[in-house]
Amino acid sequence: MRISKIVEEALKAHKPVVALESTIISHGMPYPRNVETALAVEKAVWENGAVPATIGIIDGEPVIGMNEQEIEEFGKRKGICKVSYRDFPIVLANKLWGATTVSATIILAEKAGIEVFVTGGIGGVHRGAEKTFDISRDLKELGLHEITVVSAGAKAILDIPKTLEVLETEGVTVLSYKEKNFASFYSRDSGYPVDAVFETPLEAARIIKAKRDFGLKGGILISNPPDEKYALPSSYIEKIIAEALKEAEEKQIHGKEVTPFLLKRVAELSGGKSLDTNIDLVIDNARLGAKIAVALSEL
Ligand code: PSU
Ligand code: MN
Repeated sequence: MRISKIVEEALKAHKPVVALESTIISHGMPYPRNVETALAVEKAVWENGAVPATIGIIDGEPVIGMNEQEIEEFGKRKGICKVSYRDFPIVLANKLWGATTVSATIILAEKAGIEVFVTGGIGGVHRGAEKTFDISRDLKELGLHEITVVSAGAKAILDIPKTLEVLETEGVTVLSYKEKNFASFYSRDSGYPVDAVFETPLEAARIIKAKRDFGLKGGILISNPPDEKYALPSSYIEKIIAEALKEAEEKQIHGKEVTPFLLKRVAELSGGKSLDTNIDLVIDNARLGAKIAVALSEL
């Protein structure tokens, strides 16, 4: 693993560090907005008192803390693998480029000693999973590692109640910032409640610390509802998701292609609105994640 100097020094000095993933760059957004977003997210982390560490795999080497040039490369290079847990050995052995999903980024963040990780929306149980068995590895890794993931809930393209059920099975504590219900990525309210609501980063940090102090394994998922200015009404986005899901079925899109396909089609069908929301919510998650990392390091 290569850890950048800035990140390594911050970790040694017990300063707050925030991990960031790279699938959102390579497979979640079009170039150049993906790169602009990744850099804006890093800036938001810095401005809120923490050190950003964008994570990915370059020529088979996991990198913790990419530089600007590397982020640019992740944004435009063709053929970068989307790396979930199972893909690690292939990418490492064959010295490939790998964009790490939430599941893979959790592994690398933990190895580096980073406790807070920011993304857009986690993967989860897909609609129709009772037939396809499509359940993101993100949920399992969240249950296995001592990490806090700040997100805007789970992606709206998923089955939210089933996702919350699996999170419970995996022992993931689900918290929400200020709203009583879990967010559904583009919308503020999925209609399903979380385990607890917190009003300040310090309150969240206290719950994280209690889990660690008591020796409880597993992660904490934080739902940060998208800003009212950018959130999309679920009645509006739901119609678009239904259309995108229908197309995915007709085109027989399966496995790891499903999520990138749906994100892209929803962005096209909404005339770019969903992409604007996605960008805004990741940056906002970065602000909150940095504040939680700061509060945690002070505790
Ligand atoms: N958040 C976003 N855009 C994304 C993702 C998260 O705003 O593209 C990525 C994450 O890397 C997450 C992945 O792990 O989507 C889920 O993929 P899948 O459903 O195939 O597990
Ligand atoms: Mn899947």
